[in-house]
Amino acid sequence: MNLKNDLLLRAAKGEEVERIPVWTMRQAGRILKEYREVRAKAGSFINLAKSPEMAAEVTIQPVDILGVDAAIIFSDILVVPEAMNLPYEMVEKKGPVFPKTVKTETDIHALNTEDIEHHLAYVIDAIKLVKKELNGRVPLIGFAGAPFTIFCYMIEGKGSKTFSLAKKMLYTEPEISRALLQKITDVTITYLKAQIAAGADLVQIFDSWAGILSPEQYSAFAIPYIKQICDAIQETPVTVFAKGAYFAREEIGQLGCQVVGLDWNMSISESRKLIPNKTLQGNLDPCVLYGSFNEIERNTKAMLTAFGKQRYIANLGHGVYPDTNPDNVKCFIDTVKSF
Ligand code: 1CP
Repeated sequence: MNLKNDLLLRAAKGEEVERIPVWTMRQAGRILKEYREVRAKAGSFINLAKSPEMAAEVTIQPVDILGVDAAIIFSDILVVPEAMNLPYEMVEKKGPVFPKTVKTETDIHALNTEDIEHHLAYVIDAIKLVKKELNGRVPLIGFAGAPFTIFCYMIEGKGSKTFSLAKKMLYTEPEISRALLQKITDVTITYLKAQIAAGADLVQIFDSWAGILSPEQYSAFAIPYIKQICDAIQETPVTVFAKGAYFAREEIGQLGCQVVGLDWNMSISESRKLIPNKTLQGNLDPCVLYGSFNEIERNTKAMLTAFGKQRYIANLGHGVYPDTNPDNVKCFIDTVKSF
């Protein structure tokens, strides 16, 4: 189907655009009262994510309410471990918890890598519904966690500031770590291809915990697996967002992806130099959106000027924080659209 607004896709492919496209990470599940109403009806995050109708509804809300140039499918990166036989629970005010984690080589052998499309059929069905309901208004972004970030949750079993158990595994059991990272990579490729077959127009790889690794470890345990994913996905543009991995920008810039996401710690001019041939995405500090409309406009315009109009997708440097006023998010989006 032809897209009516294909700015984001054209920017991702490095084609010329008449205005800068904009969306925000985590736009679908955090800030809108309309989201919270559907979430309350679903009873839990997992029920919502597993109901294609409700997941489709909250995916489209930011397009209608905020006027973003793309939708991102409502799901979570943790559906991949679940499909591999490590189910998660979402604990209110705490986040995800895995009752079962990976500790030994035997645990890795026990992980499922078969029938991924079947196990994640609820995401695939939600994507098909969103595509139908969007009717070509804007592109739909599919996503998955990067292998290292998924590895973190599989080993640690919950969120962590340091993920020291996961890092300990890298240092003490590098071969076992590689076996697990490879399994995650294989499943992620199958999963992203299924999202694309169902209609995702672009896919983003979230390496949310990239910044906790040393440059050496990032090169050894993260880059090779992200590279496999980029090389395997030829159907759509791929965005790699490695939060905190300012040290790996040059290496990421050489991957077979089309877009590189930046966080707010990464200098824009330096990033353009380190990644000369790709579209960049980002990188406003989400905390800017706590400020006045004037401050939001001032910071956003400075960012847009620094990036320039071409080969650029405006976004925050990480997900929008849950206590952000949607009017302020709208101010950010409108500032980009009228720039
Ligand atoms: O908001 C959206 O755009 C909807 C889709 C979405 C996405 C893209 C959700 C729903 N999660 C994600 C990605 C995700 N999930 C990431 C990568 C992006 C990032 O860094 O922000 C990560 C690390 C997760 C893991 C996760 N899921 C956490 C973080 C825990 C930690 O280690 O600190 C949490 C709190 C969740 C729960 C979750 N995921 C999504 C929602 C709406 C929620 C809240 C759950 C609820 O409503 O009860």
